[in-house]
Amino acid sequence: MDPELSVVVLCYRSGGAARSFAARISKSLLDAGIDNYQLVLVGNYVPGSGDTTPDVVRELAAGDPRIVCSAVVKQGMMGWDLRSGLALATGQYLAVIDGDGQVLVEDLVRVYRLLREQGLDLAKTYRRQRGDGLKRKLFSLVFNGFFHVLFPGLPVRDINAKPKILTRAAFERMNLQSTDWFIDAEIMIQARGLGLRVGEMETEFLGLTGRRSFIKFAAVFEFLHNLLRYRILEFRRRGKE
Ligand SMILES: Nc1nc2c(ncn2[C@@H]2O[C@H](COP(=O)(O)OP(=O)(O)OP(=O)(O)O)[C@@H](O)[C@H]2O)c(=O)[nH]1
Ligand SMILES: [Mg+2]
Repeated sequence: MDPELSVVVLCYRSGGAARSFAARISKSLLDAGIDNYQLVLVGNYVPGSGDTTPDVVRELAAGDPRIVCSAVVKQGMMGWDLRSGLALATGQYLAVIDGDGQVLVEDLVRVYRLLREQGLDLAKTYRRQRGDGLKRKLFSLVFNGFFHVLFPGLPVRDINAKPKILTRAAFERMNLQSTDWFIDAEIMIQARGLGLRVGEMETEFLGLTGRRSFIKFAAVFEFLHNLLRYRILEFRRRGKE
């Protein structure tokens, strides 16, 4: 029987921490009475990097019938990992969450309930408190501001926040192509284009522990460039219809 809810956990370079994170997710789902779930642990790796995550996620998948994993050589960044996880997910509802400890595990159940109770196609969080610093808060303000200028009307405050949960039907109507961090925006742009029912709830985002942020100032320009590119692509597509 297909699971009710698949949770794609992005575990890139999380090593042994993936164990406790997966256990916390399982516990939180079981405590909420969601026992027909699936965890898709994404531990894709860069060859020669000494990353132990692939072994950890393979071992977890071997020991628990509810867990599957992706542990292949990376051919892209976050978006590629996210898509490889979604491709393995068989649930009726599909959730995506970062496995680096910044997202609250409890948000999965809260967002899932919001989606089910309000009959949404896509539900997500928005981050009021951010533990990752003022710089990131400013990046986020600029990015979300531009998003709404270029793609008006979507009732969301925080494009990049996870977890995001969507119905399988909504996911199957999308055609996600991004292989980097822009995939969060791509999901929301396509949700807008498809006229999906979208809902958001407040959360907190924790600071990073154990490593430095991967996001550099240049990422803002890359995001803005991608937004413009998508805007033009959508105008062209509409023009042809
Ligand atoms: N940095 C990085 N993360 C990846 C990659 N592939 C998948 N991921 C996952 O993407 C998730 C989100 O990326 P993050 O880099 O943490 O994004 P962020 O939280 O906005 O930025 P940070 O400040 O770097 O934490 C992480 O939990 C990783 O597991 C990759 O190639 N690089
Ligand atoms: Mg992070």
